Amino acid sequence: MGVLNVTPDSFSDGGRLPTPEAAVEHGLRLLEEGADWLDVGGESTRPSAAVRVDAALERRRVVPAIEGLRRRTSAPISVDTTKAEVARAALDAGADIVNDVSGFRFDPEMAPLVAERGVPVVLMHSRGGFDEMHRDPAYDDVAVEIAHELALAISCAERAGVGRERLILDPGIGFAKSAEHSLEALARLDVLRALDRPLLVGPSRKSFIGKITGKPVGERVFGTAAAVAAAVLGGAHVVRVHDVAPMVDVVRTCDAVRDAGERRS
Ligand code: PMM
Repeated sequence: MGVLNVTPDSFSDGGRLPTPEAAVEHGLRLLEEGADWLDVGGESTRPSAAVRVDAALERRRVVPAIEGLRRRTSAPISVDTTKAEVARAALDAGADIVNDVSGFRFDPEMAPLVAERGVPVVLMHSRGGFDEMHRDPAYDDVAVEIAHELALAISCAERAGVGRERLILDPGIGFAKSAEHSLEALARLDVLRALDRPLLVGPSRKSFIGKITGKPVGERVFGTAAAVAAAVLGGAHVVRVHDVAPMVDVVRTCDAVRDAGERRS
């Protein structure tokens, strides 16, 4: 999954795509580099994003980019939003999938919308609201608690009429998690595999990599590669990344290693 953030302030790539045309060109480039799926987001989720954007502004950011992409590609497009109003407009503009980093927690209209449209949805694990989720997160067993809370999100989805087969689960690397929590979540994806749904993991350029390597956001490509390799070898089905070209090589090599092991066993 290639990341297209049409925000002025996203932590790793904010402000790089100031117009819908620039977003469309960047998205097409990511597809050429080997992305299978584009994720378009109009609200920064970074801890210090001081101002949360309202739905109207978020819609104005994502809809033209999605419309433009839809005219040029049939590749799957997700909208990265926690707001049903934005998701609805994005689906109307041609998006195929909803990526909700709140896992249906923020907007009670989101699950019914996804049910009504019959689209796949990424349910990501997080806790609290954007403003508080980075303050001192605490877990006894982070992998088990993520699995438990994602199981609650699955129940919420099913109650609203979203078929289980439409769900993709995400441990939410960096969301309501310290660097140590993120590392443990990444290392123990097997706990989430027990929920028997495809797993998406988004480690790209995140601060836990900065903490390990001491590198700023723009120099985290090797750290990201290692995290992507850990995710794929740990059982992730989709990785959400900014640096598509190098990560395609990482994913293909990991797939080949895993397949070689499976042929023998
Ligand atoms: N991370 C970010 C935004 N959206 N969506 C999913 N499903 N998983 C993630 O890990 C995730 C996400 C934050 O990163 P960005 O600001 O670089 O996009």
